[in-house]
Amino acid sequence: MVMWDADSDGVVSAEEARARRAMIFDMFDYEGDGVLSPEDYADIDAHIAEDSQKGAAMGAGHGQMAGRMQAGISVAANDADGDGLVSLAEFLDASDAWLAGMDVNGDGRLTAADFGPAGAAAGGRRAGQSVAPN
Ligand SMILES: [Ca+2]
Ligand SMILES: [Ca+2]
Ligand SMILES: [Ca+2]
Repeated sequence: MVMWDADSDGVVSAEEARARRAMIFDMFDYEGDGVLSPEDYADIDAHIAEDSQKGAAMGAGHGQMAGRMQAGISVAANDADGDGLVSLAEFLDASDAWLAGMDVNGDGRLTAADFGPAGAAAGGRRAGQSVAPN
């Protein structure tokens, strides 16, 4: 949660989601050629498998979240023109749909509540505040 909520107002805005996804794209685009290739995705899958193992140790909620995140960065979710490669533009265009998909409780905002108990705990900096008034 914290890493997505850049301004720490308790809500991941569309802009923040885009900015964060741009960083993720950058991180996984090893060759820096501006597209995520099947090879890049093989590395992403390995990275996420490792991450979700760690997540499983932190609790089931985190694992579920990792699954949703993974779905959000998959080729299927992002390759708008179906050429098997995901460009930065395609990746960012899919951001809003991804954000909507992550909004589990459907209140139109991505907050700690959508990240599940494990996510809320990870956002410990704001734990004392009510980030989910609904
Ligand atoms: Ca925010
Ligand atoms: Ca494409
Ligand atoms: Ca929500």
